Amino acid sequence: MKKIVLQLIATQVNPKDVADLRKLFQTIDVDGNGSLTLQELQRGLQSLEGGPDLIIKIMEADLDNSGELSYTEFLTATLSEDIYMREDYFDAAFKMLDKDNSGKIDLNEMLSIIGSGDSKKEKAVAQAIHEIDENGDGEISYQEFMMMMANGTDVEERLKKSL
Ligand SMILES: [Ca+2]
Ligand SMILES: [Ca+2]
Ligand SMILES: [Ca+2]
Repeated sequence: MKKIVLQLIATQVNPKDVADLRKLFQTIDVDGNGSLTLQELQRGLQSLEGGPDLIIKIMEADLDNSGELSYTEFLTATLSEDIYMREDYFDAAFKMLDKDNSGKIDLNEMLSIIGSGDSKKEKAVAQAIHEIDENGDGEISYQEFMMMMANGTDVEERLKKSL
């Protein structure tokens, strides 16, 4: 779920904010075909400190399981919380999901983004919403959305303190 939102943000992000990541992508993409294979990632990152962990994290972003990473998938994996927790991006992602402008995201709105028709996927999304939905109204409010995105980041600590 968080990954889906991150991918939404990755498609919207201002190129200026991710110039370093763009450069890194181009460095790793040795054959310049616009996508990264595991081999390219290993060659490019293995020697870096924390490289092997980063490679695993990046390969997890291969959302369509093609075995290669597009630039968007790469961004999804490497976007830092400084960027995706920025209010403008964060707001834009929420608004993209909240199609009817009700101020809440429901199951249908989620499915319209990730595509319905796959009952396994639908169940996974319903389950994810259930976990995020703290007040149990079946929808995700802005507050709940924020908690989900902040999960596992420093921002989460700050939010908890402010509640
Ligand atoms: Ca390549
Ligand atoms: Ca809505
Ligand atoms: Ca709710």
